[in-house]
Amino acid sequence: MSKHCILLGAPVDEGQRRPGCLMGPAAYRVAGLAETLGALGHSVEDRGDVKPAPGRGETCANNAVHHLPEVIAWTEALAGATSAAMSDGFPIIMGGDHALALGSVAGVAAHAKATGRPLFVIWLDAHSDFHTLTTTQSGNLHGTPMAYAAGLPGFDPFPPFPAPIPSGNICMFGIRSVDPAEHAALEATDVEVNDMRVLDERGIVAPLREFLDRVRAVNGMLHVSLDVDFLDPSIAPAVGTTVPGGTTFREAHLVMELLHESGLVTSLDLVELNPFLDDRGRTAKLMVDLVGSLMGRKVFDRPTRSF
Ligand code: HAR
Ligand code: MN
Ligand code: MN
Ligand code: MN
Repeated sequence: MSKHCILLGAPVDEGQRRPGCLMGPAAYRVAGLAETLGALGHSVEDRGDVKPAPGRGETCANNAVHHLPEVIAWTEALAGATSAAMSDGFPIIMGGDHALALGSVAGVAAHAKATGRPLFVIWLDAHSDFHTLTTTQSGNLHGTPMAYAAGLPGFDPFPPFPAPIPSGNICMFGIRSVDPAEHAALEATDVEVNDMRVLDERGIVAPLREFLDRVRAVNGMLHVSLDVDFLDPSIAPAVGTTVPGGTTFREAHLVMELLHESGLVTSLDLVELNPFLDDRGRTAKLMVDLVGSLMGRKVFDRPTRSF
């Protein structure tokens, strides 16, 4: 079924300390994201890059936290742009570091609340990103969006999350780097953490199908948040936080193909691409190829540009 895809550039670079993610939206455009979607029969509307308001000087008790006012401003701007795009079509938020999901998931949640459908999130990442402003030791806010969306306390200067997502509606895949405080917080929830050990042992298909069956059973909406470091660094080098032992090319495509077949996906984040670290655009092109699989490509012809 063809969709109206709405591209939102989110050049967020303030959620971590390695400059470059702000070039992500441009890299997706150069790598042919719009052309790939068009070739699959979708209509595409590129709304350009979202522009946050100036920061308002918010602070918090944890001195490690940096760029808090800027990230709050991004959260507000992206929540508005994403919920508007949900009403008009299928939003694809082109990051930008993962702090953008503080806003994108908030926007999706506001829309889901208005429609009365339950919202589910699939988090494809090496990291659980389950810190709060209180627990983060790095102070990098890209490590926090999933805890915000689950409604954890500890986000005081942020706008209240519009409709906290029940933790049982959150499913993570690819996880292999979890800090002790995140581990403790996750254990107190119903978040389903499919770490790499689970994928090694069961494969990716069985746990993914189980999750999709749960979404389908209640006519849920499904937000996909795809972090570049979900992929093994050997195939996706353009990311600041590489962690060895990630998913393979075929595992990643298979996830996307199964998500497509499910017909359940209603929005997508593409996060953590740092084009400054890329090798002749290969990571950007791989991410665009994965979006192709998510949006219905069945065979490996590749309508993305060759470099
Ligand atoms: N848990 C670590 C921290 O909080 C690393 C977080 C890294 N997050 C991302 N996105 N790269 O998944 O600093
Ligand atoms: Mn992440
Ligand atoms: Mn990550
Ligand atoms: Mn860590």
